Amino acid sequence: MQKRPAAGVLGSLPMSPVEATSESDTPGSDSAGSDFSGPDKPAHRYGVALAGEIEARWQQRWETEGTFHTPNPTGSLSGGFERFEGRPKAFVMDMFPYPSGAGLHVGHPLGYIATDVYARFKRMTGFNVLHTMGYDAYGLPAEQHAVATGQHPRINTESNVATMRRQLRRLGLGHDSRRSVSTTDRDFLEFTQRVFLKIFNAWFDPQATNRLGGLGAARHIDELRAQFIDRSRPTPDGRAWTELSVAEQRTLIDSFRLVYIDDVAVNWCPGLGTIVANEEVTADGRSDRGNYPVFKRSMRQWLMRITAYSDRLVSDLDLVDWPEPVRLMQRNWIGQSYGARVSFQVADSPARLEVFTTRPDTLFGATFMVLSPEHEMVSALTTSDKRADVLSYQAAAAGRTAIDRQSETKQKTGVFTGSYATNPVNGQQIPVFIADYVLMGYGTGAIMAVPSGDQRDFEFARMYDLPIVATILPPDVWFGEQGIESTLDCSKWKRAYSGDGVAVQSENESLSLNGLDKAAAVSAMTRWLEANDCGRGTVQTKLRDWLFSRQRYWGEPFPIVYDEHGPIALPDAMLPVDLPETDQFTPHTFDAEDASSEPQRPLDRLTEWKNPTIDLGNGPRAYIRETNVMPQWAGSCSYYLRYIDPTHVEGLTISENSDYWMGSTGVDLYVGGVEHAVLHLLYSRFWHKVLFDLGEVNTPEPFGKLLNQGYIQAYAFTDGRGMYVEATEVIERNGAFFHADEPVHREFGKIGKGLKNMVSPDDMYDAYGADTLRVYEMSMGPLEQSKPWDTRAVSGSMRLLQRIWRVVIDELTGEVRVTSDTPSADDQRTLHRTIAAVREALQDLRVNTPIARITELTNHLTSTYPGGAPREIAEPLVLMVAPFAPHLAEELWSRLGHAESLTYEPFPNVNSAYLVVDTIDVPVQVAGKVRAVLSVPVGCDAATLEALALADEKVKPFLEGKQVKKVIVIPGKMVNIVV
Ligand code: ANZ
Repeated sequence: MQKRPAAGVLGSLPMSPVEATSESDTPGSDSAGSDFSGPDKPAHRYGVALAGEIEARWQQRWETEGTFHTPNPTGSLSGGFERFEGRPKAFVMDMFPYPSGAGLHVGHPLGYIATDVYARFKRMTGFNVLHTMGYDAYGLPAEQHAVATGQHPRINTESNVATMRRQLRRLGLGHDSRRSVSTTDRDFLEFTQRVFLKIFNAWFDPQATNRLGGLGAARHIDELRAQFIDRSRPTPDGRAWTELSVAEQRTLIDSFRLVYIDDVAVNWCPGLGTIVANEEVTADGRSDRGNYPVFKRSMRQWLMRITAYSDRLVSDLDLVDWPEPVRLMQRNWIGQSYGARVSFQVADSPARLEVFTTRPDTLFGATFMVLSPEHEMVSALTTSDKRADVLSYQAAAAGRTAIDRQSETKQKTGVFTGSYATNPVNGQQIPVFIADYVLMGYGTGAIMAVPSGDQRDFEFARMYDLPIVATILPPDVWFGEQGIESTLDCSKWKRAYSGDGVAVQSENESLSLNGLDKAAAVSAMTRWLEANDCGRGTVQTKLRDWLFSRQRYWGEPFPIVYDEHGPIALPDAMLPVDLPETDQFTPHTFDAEDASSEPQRPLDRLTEWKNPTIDLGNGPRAYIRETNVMPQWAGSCSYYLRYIDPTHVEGLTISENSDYWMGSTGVDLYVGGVEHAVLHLLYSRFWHKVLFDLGEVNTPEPFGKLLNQGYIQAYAFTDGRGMYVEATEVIERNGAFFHADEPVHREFGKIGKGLKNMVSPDDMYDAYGADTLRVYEMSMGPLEQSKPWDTRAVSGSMRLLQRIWRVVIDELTGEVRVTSDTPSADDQRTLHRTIAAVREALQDLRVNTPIARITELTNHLTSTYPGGAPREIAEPLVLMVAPFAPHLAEELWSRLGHAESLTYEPFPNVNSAYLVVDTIDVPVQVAGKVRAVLSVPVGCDAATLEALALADEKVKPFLEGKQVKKVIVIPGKMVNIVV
């Protein structure tokens, strides 16, 4: 056989079965030997060839019989539902994968196998189980591949999907294939556009009572129009609705929609030729895909009003059974800060400047103001002598990333606008600056600078020689740390004090904060601001509205056209809006550093598609199509609903079906990587909540229970430049590692293309079969933990399956060899303890422990019954193995004489009579030393204990040639033989 260069060195590499076993197999009671294939083995031993044959056969049979076809209560997939009527349901989902060109690695199936084990267990315990898999197939990598190869992304995407489908089918996953979707499928695209239109045709009414009894809910946009028409809601300038022009009416309505167009500061990435969401920008200000620089720019974009849901997205985290770290990440991402908005009168002008502050208690210390360079009032505030400075500063700031601008170590810069504003609490005229450390995207894009309390303001004040006034008295220790005397004279301070403390120097005629602690001072100041009409308490969220347009080709087109007044939603009957065919899908990319470049959308080039003539009810006329496409996240927001009704053509789902599958808490189990803790889950929750408000779904949350599987890790190697090299090409010499004769550094990391340490499941199928891979991955440890891949350990899982096989099948003849013997009480006890443990563990998704218990039961049977175990024990063993190694179990089950697949066979039940502990261990001492332990029935009497002790084989040698003087028996406790 072909030897791979580093096999045997690297725990992470695929090896042939013979290599795999020759090193780690130990001879022992497992007399069947160590070889999984090869010429000398018994003809009917379970090995890779037999596994391959069995697996292919059962996969075919499952497919032909539609074994995993799950019926809906109603609609086109309802055939066979009677069988499940009245039974509970279980909706078990994986986060669907992006069909990457590299196919699957052994890390991917970890979660897929776990959900499959769980789903199979649920079927065997009486549930109607919805379990399928889809593909999140739009997105940048396919497009970048298309750019690199000149091949249309659809071709590449579809071939990747086909590869993944094949790899997953080979794993024996019990998916309902009729429900498998790809986000690029025409009918799925239509579904996504339908959901989009539901959101587009809705607005958020903060006054409406939502279905959970709280404030704020989405409503149909027609209800808003009706309010304007009947005047229950005034128009902005008080005119009657009919007095507004059509353009004014449309603009007004559009400004309320949950999907809207606005000029926004965006992350423009010239290197990708598109803008990217904040979430797609790395900590060092680059695109997470492609690693190009990202610049802040203002552009007209589509946005989704996710911020309207900030409160509910936070509070409803209490409704779900999710890992606490994920809930925390969502809360932090939404980032609600409690504070106040304070308004400052601009000197010699009617204008006011509003700031957001978390520390209104420090207002007496606000000695200047700072606006973001992009702030809309900068131009109006800039005096003519300062204009040149301001303009050049603005240009420089535009070229800097948000991260760079906020860097704590960077020296603060800024310029004076020439204008002053009035501090409302003390009437002082304070200068207004612009500086890039204030960002447009947060609060109001303007701050009141309190240099004594905020380090950035402190540095700025020192630099520009601005007054610093203490309003909080720092504790002595703080002064001690700086090596200075306690003083309110801030010229002596080395830094700002941002901690808690008692307010000082904070008094005017109608307000005194002096002596108050922070919380009391904040609320006293907020009350004063509200009473004096110059501010109000507010919650500021970090979360921004979701930037929803991408200047790409490979995404969902918007179901939107424009006339002279703005955007118009296409009616459902005109869906889907297909992505037009073209060979010009290449986006215009620019010099990665050219911040001044303008995006050019690929769809803009398709003039015929872009300028359709359609009849929207007023006769055929020309429109212009929206040429942005939706972001990658769109397809994954609602796909669980499409799983429910994959063939449905009107609306989203038949509500009877979605009510049935979503139940009261949503998807029953959702398993995926923790990397989706924020974005996908947040966007998906947001869409779901809109649909909930609109009555399209009836659960407030989409995913009731969430679980993050750990990563599978493996060795990876970097060369002298720190670049990863292909792990399979690395060889070991004398404990050092080399790639192409160059020394490389070994590390340990997440398996995958990135670290070039892929282990493909295909290699595992070829070497061991799918059942072995399944059992191995489940036995590696708790699902949530990350764990190291070790190809050599895979053979241990194969040997377990081999032994299970031997419990039922004679390896020499291939005959079934179970007996009709009555199992012993010991057998029954072992069996029922196993069942109890396996059931309990699977209930809680502890997928690794059942394998240990099944191994114990198997070992018990092979050692007690070398010639064949009683059927009464063997059959439940096979059923318990089924969720883990379904092909092997099906094969044994059918050889045991069952015509039907075991998929819906009841999972073995516990007979609790056998769980009662009815034997106890009694130690036997000879001359004060324990020489044996008797296993006796509870209540065994003294005479029996004495007789058993004296006759025990382990005790006898110690009595030889000696006189037994006395035997002391304490029933249930001990036997003491005095010699
Ligand atoms: C006065 C003040 C005094 C502040 C003090 C802090 C300490 P979080 O907690 O993140 O919400 N800020 C407000 N808008 C900003 C913007 N667009 N760009 C940069 N900084 C901004 O931070 C809120 C605080 O960050 C606000 O409270 C404001 O400074 C600043 F002793 O106001 B503070």
